[in-house]
Amino acid sequence: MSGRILALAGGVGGAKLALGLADVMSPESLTVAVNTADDFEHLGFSISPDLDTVMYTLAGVANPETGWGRQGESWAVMGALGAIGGETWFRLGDKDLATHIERTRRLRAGESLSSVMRDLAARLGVGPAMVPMSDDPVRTMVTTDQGELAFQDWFVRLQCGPAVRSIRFVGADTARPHAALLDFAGVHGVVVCPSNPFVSVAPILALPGVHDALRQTRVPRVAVTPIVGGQAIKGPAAKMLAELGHDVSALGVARFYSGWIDGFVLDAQDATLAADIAALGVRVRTTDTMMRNDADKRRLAAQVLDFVDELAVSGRHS
Ligand code: FO1
Repeated sequence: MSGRILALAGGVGGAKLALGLADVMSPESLTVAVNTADDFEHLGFSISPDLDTVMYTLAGVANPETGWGRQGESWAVMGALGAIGGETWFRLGDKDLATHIERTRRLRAGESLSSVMRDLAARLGVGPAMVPMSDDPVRTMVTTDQGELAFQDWFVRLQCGPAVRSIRFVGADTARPHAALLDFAGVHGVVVCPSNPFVSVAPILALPGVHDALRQTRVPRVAVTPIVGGQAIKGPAAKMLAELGHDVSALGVARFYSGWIDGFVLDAQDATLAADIAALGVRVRTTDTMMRNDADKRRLAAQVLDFVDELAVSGRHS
């Protein structure tokens, strides 16, 4: 394989494949561009859930039960905060709080988010580059049957309960994308991780010039399904497909990305959808996409990279 891989990722699902890629590639060959539209200000801190999930996962310190937050966490601050009537619906562990304290201090001192995260990730021993999709704030707002809600209000506080009518990314039209999302010189392939298409990948695509750059590049672009057997591997992707009027299947996801992806990695359980996805003009690779352990992550990552190589050699559209 020649050149770098650019992976687009959101939170837990994206971080898992990013870890698989990191394990089978040299660190300088991988750049992970991470959604920041889930970011919010909470308890006075600047919280970047997806960046932290990718950072902790690549550093080997993520909580294996939740996928977010840190392993071996203690909850003294949340416990004490709850006891005095503070807000505890968004659970910040004691170790995790150190990240929010330090990020907030440095952002307030005028440093960019990408600079802060580059340093925090390096200090935790992360090898590959992980970059925020933008240094400028973008915030997902979810219009629901209970009105418009800020993303974490809908996702965590209301447990994704209210039905979704539409989604907007406030600030996306003026935010400057990270350079890695616009300049594909030296890039061998783009991998769309199995993240939520609507709230993890769509915000990245919404940044000025990113969708066009991805559409126009000659580099192979491969998406990995976040839906298996009509269900999301994690999170509300299946519920959102249904509520937003899409087919609740990997085909619905492939349709959402069609027009700019060349390849789609489909789960073997959904093999019957392969012909319909191919009819979209997208090449299909069918495999076991479930990442139950680190060996699964490495195996899937290696298969995705093989698929990228194959598309690069055979020509994307053949
Ligand atoms: N998700 C939850 O479902 N409940 C939480 O209390 C929670 C806390 C939390 C703290 C730090 C962090 O980085 C992530 C956290 N998440 C929590 C996950 C996160 O909000 C979502 O998974 C993502 O935004 C969706 O990708």
